[in-house]
Amino acid sequence: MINLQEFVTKKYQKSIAECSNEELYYALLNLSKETSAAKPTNSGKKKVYYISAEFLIGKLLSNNLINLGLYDEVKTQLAAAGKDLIAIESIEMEPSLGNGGLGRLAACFLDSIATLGLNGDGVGLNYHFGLFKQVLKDNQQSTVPNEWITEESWLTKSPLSYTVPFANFSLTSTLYDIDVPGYKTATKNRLRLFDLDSVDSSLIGDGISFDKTDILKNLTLFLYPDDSDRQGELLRIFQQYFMVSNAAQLLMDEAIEKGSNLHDLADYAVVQINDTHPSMVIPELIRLLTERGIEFDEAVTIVKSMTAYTNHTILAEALEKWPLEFLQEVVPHLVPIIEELDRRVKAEVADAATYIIDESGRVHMAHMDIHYGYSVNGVAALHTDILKSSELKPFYDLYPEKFNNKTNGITFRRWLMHCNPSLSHYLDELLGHGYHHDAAELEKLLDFKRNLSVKVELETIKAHNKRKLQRFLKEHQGVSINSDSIFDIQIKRLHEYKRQQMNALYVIHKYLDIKAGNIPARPLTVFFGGKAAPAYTIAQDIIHLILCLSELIAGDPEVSPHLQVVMVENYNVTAASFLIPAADISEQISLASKEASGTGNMKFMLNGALTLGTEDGANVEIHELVGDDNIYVFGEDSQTVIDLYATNGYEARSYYEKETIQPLVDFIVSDQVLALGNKERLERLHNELIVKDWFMTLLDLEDYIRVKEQMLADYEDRNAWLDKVIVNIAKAGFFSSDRTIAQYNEDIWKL
Ligand code: 26V
Repeated sequence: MINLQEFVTKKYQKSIAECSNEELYYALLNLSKETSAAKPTNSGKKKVYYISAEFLIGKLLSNNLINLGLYDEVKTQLAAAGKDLIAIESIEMEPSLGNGGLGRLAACFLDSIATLGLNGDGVGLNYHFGLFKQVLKDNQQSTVPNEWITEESWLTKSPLSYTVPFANFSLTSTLYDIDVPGYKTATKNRLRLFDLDSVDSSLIGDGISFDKTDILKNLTLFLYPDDSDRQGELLRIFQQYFMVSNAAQLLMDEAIEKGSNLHDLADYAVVQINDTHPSMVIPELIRLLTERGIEFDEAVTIVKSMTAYTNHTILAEALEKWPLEFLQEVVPHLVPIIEELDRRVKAEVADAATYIIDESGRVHMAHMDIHYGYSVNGVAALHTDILKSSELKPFYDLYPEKFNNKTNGITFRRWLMHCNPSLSHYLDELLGHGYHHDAAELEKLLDFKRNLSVKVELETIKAHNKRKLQRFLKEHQGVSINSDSIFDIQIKRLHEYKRQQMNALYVIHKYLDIKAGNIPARPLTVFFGGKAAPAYTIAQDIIHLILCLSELIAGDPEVSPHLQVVMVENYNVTAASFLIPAADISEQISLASKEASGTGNMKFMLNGALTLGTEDGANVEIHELVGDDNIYVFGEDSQTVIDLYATNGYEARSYYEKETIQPLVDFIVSDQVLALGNKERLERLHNELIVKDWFMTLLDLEDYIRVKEQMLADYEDRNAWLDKVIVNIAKAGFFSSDRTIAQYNEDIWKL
């Protein structure tokens, strides 16, 4: 039992009721930090270092209180004093230390590693502003810095510090730790974020622009600063090397402290390389080992047995290939090592497609990871299959034993217990608490499939969550929504392969249909949320189209009672926790083969939304688990798409010319839309869809509209719909990140 009043009195010498929400936030921050500081860190001979450029941890207060077992007591004691924990946690700034799925996955993994009591820390960078904050203005996205570090925060300064050598200077790091308590465990782990004291925010000019050459002042200012120019790319190399050199020094020190003689380093440490951003850890470990007296050959052998690589995308443009001359400029001391690693590959392997350094002098980071690590994993069954059979086939032919699948997962602590307390408490009542530790127990919900009172309650919970979202949007964006409408939600980074533009074309279809007099049985609200990379023009154009459609529809009294489009500003973990529990329809409509896994799809399913999706990423596994009757699948499959790319067989124009499609596409440049928007943006997007459409929007458009209309019709049979909802919640247990992490440990880390 904690006594919150006692704690608050010590800090402020007043009662809980007399404190402001801000004072209470800081009191609870301190309480959580002290409680987890008192726990010992997990120990053991071997430890996993999950190195990642991104950890999209979200706000931590509620999550930490839940994991520390304090949430219910704190909430009750606050309520007794007339205070609301939800209002208090809204004070917290959300750190935006990630772009999207890859970063959020890393955060879920830390939660599960700690919950399973495994010895493992996250290692990354402490970006002062993280990713930009998105502001929607004049129907466009603009970007401003997201300042998240307050004077008191979850960060705790550690005395550890390392020297990191660059070409003409060395930098000395500062380390900040964030405790990661497991769910009701006696122990904890840490997220270790390296930083540089000299970083200076006065470097920031307009929006998120800054001098990219002043490394001393900018190194940890932003996550993924614009790399569309040479200086931006060099800065990313500076960031990546700073991250991995610190990580390598840290893990060697920790191993030595536990008795390692470095020859046996692999018995003490395993490194999970999260995408290619930390790949330089391989040559860096070799460099540090040889510096400490180990022969080069042995260093290579050691590193080969302690590094494992996760691939998160098959998009060629997202696989990092650094020009050797850039590495020469930033980290010249790694270049001879990388060249030697490449020479060894070239001496043994015939297939030039697997070389580390290609003929134009670019260093393929993933190739280095695969040759010089012991494990390569994809993040969903289909994704791993595609890696083996096409994208990484030459490597699979060389090292079949290295390849393995680890289907992604999500932590149920955040994505059920925290974001949807009404559902989680109801499940506790129905099923007991077993599923908190063994998510597979959610299947017990299937016993209630024909139970009317369960359905009524699920319906009530969904309605409650819709009103919560309604309040959130009113407060944060001044937008009013109809909580009696169907909530159709697509939230994820803006990217053509994710096909937000296809959803926008559906909105146009629906608008024109209503104008033609076909009034839907029930109003529909279509939500979008997502940031676009500042240099990604077409993604900005898609946001622009969505915002123009939103304005057009809101201003049309014939249509607005039946249809609304909402673009949620600055979509982040906090917004997700309001949107996901309120959803009826989960939009997972990527072009088949392109979405490695997706994890939003899992969060929606767990919260009782039905998936409208292609056979892509983890949608395939959701489909297998719930069966044909409980998911809405449309579109061409991945093999068809892969063949279309291989044969150059897709021609957008031939689809555009269909009489069902042309009016929808042309509406983008209609007088009504042009009157609200920017001609250049709308014309560019219109043209792109007709002459290029690299991610094949028009290929699946008709089928998408057909299946979505079917779904809306089916929604009206509440009884049958709720049967599907029950199956989806019941089958979501497989997607617990506890399962994923148990598999990483069993097959890769072996802690
Ligand atoms: C990166 C970039 C960077 C440059 C331009 C375009 C582009 C496009 C995609 C990416 C993706 C980076 C890797 C990533 O975030 N992958 C995501 O990882 C999630 C966790 O495994 C997975 O669920 C998502 O499907 C996958 O897209």
